[in-house]
Amino acid sequence: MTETATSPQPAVHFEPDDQVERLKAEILRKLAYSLGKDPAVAQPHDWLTAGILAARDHVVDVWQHSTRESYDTGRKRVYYLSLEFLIGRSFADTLNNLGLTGPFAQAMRELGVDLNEIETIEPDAALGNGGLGRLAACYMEAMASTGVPALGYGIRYDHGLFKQRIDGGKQIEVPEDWLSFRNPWEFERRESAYKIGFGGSVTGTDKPGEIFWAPEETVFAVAYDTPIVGWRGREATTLRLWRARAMHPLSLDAFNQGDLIGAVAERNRAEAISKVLYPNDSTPTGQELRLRQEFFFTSASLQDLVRRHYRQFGRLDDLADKVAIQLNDTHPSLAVAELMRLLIDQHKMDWEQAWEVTNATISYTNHTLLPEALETWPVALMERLLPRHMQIIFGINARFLDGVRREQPDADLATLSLIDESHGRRVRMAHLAFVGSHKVNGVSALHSNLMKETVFAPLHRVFPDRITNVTNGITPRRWLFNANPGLTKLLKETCGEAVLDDIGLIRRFGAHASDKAVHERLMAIRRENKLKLAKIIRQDCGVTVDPDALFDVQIKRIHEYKRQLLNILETIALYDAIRSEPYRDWAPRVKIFAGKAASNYATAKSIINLINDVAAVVNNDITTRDRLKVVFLPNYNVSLAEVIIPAADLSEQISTAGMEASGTGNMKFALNGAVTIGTLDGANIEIGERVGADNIVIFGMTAEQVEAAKRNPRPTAEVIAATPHLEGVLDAVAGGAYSPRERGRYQGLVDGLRANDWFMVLNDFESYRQAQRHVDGLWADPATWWRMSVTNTAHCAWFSADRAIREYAERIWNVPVGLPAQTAE
Ligand code: NBG
Repeated sequence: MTETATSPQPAVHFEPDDQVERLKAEILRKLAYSLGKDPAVAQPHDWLTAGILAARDHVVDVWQHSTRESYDTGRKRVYYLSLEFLIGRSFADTLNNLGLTGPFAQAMRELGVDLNEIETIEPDAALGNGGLGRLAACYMEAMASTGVPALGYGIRYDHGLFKQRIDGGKQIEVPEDWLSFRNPWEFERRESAYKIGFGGSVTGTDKPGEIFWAPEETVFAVAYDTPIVGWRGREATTLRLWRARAMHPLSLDAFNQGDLIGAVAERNRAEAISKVLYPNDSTPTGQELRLRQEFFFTSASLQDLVRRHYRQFGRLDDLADKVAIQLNDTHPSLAVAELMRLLIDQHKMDWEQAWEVTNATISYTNHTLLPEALETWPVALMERLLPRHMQIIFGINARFLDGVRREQPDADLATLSLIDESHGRRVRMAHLAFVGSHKVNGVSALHSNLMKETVFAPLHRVFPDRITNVTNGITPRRWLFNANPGLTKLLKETCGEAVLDDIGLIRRFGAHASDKAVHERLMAIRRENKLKLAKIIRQDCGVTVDPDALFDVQIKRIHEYKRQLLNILETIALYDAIRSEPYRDWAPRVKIFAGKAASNYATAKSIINLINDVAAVVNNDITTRDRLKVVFLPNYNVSLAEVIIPAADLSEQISTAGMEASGTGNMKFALNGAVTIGTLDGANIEIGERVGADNIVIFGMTAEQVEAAKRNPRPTAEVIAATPHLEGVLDAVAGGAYSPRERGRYQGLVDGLRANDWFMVLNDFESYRQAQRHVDGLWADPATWWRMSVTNTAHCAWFSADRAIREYAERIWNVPVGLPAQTAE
C-alpha cells in the first residue's frame, strides 16, 4: 500500500496557519465538551487530557483506515501476545509520528499553555518490568511504521510497575496508579467481552466436539483498545488490553444478610486478575494468581481472534494463512493448548488437523536462558485450574514423544518431555511453546546459538530447523528523534531530511567521524542534554554534578547477572585511588545508576542500598571534589530513560557473558552516540561488529570462558589474591566502611561473593578496572572520543525495530510488509 493512493486525509494537510487555528478549536472543544471545563479555570491536567483527546482523533482517522483496509483486503495479521507492554508516555510520540508536534505546540502556546510542560505530567503506562515489555511496545510502533497489520494483546493492569522511592538508601515500593486521572487514549469495548473459565470438570467422549468442560468459575474479559500510530501517520496498530470483571459483581443475598464482604467476594476474586502487574523480571513468580493472569489474557485473545477469523472467512482450517500469533516469552504459552481446545472442542476439528493449524499459526520468542527463569507449573495446580488444558497438554506430549521414539530411538525422552518429572511433576512452559510453534527465536545471535547448545539442545536435535534468530530492535522515533532533538537536527543537516524516513541513511554521518566542526556541535548537544539531566539529579538526589564530567551510566533492572555490583565495587576502587593520589589529573566522572529490584529479591535490594551508601560517602568527601560523584536516580522508568540516554557519555553493558539475552538499552545508547563499555554478551557483540573494535570498549570473560569457569571454578580466595585492590575493596564493604551505622550490613553480600563467584564479579574485576582506565584515556582525547561517538551513531541503524519487524514478517510470520522497505544498511 502506498501513501498517496489510499492514505486518509486527516487535518494535517491544512495550510500551516489554518492548521494551528483548527487545532486550537479542536483542543478547546475537547476541553468544553469532553471535560466540561472553561479555559479560564482549566488545570494543567485538563489541558493534557484535552490535548490527548484532540490528538487521538487524528490517530483514529488513521486507525480506522488501517483496520478497514486490512479487513477489506483480508490481509494476514499479526497477533502479538505479551503479558507486558512497557509503553511509557504516548503524547509526544504520537504528535511526532503524526507530524503535528510543531503546530500543536503553537496551538497550545496561543492558548497560553506550554506543551513541553504538560507532556511531562502524562503518567507513564508502566505495564511491564523491563526489556521484554519495552520490546513489545517498540514492536507495536514499528509494525505501525512498517505497515504490518497487527494487534497486541495483553492485560490492562489497574496498577503497573511499582514506584520506587529511595529512603535511607533503601528501595521502598509504592503502588502505581496510572489510571487515577482516567486513560484518555483508550476505548472501552463492553461489547467485546469473553467468558474465561477456571476449574471444574471435564466430561464426555474423546471425539471432537463431544468433550465438555464445565468450569467451576467464570470471569469476563473486557477489551480496552488503544490505537498506536506509526511514523508519518500512515498506519496504526491496535493494543487490546483485557480487564477482568465479575459475572455477578454483587451478591444481593449476601448483602441482604448483612455480609458486606461476602457480597463482593466474587467481584474481588475476579478483578484481582487484572489488578496488578507482577514486579518480577527474568524470574517466574510461581503463584496461582499469575497462572490465572496468563490463562485469562491468552484465552480472551484467542477467543477474540478465532471469532474474528471465523466471522470473516467462515472456516478455521486456513487460520494460518490469515493469522500469525507471536508468543512474547512463555507467559502466553497456554495459547498452544487453548487454540487446540477451541478448534477441537468448539469447532469440532480433528486432533491432527487442529495440531497442524496450531503449529502453523503460533511462534515463540525466548528471552532468557537463565535456568531459574524458565517457567514451570505443577501438574496438580494445572489439573485443578485448567483440567481440559492439562488433558490436551498430556495429549500433545504423548503424540510428540511417540513420534520421537519412532524416529530417534536413542533420544532422551525425559529431557524432551513437556512434563518435568524430576522436581514433582511440572509442566515445562518453554517446551510447550517450543513444540507448539513452527518457529522459535532468540533475540541476539549469541543468545540464539546458546539456545541450541543449552536449554533447548534436546528439542533442537528433534527440530533442527525450528530455532532462528531475530536480534532485537528499538524504535528510532522514540529513542532518537523524540528523545534527542538536538542530535536529530544535526543528523538531518548532515545526512539529509530523508534520514527521518530511512534510518539507514544515518550511515552518512560516518563521513563526519573526524570532522572537528561536527565534534563541536555534538559536544554542545550533549552538554545541553546533560544539563537537563543534571537538573533532575539535583532535584531527586540533591547532588550537584558537573556537566563537563564524563557521565557514566548504568540503567536497567537491578540483577546479579547485570552486575551493578561489579560497577560499584570498581567505583570504590577508583575512589580509593583518587584519595591516595589526590593531585593526579583524574578525569572527572559522574557514576549514574537507576533501576528497580524485584520486591522479593533481597540481594538486588542490598546492591541498591550499597550504591546509595557509597554515594553518600563519596559525594561528601572533599578530597574527591568534583572528580567523582555517584548518584542513584529513583524510580527508573521509560520517561526517565528518555532523558538519561541522550545525556550519557558511557554506556555500561557489563552483564556476565552468556546471561543477557540481548539487551536493548545498549542499542539506544549507541544510537545516541554513547560509547559502550561492555562484555561480549547479547547484542553487545553485534554492536561491536557494526561500530568496529576501536569504537567500543570490550572487557571480561567470554561466554565460553564463563561456562568453563563454572564447570571448574577457581577458588575465590585465589582470584582475590591475584587481583590488585580487590581485597581492600571487599574488606571495606564487608567491614562497614560505607555503612558505619550498621557495620554488618554488607557482610552477607561479600560473603556470598567469597563463597561462590557465580556471576564472575571477582573474576572480571581487574579486566573491568583496566577497561575503565582505558576509557579515561579515550575521554581525555576529545578527537578520539567524538570520533567514536559519531561512529556509534552512524552504524547503529541496523538496530531499528523496523529491521527486526521485517525479519519477523519475512522469516516467521510470512506476512507482507505494507510500507516500502528502507534502503538496507
Ligand atoms: C529480557 C532479557 C533482555 C532482552 C529482553 C528483550 C526477560 C525475560 N528477558 O536481555 O533479559 O533484551 O528480554 O528481549 O525479561
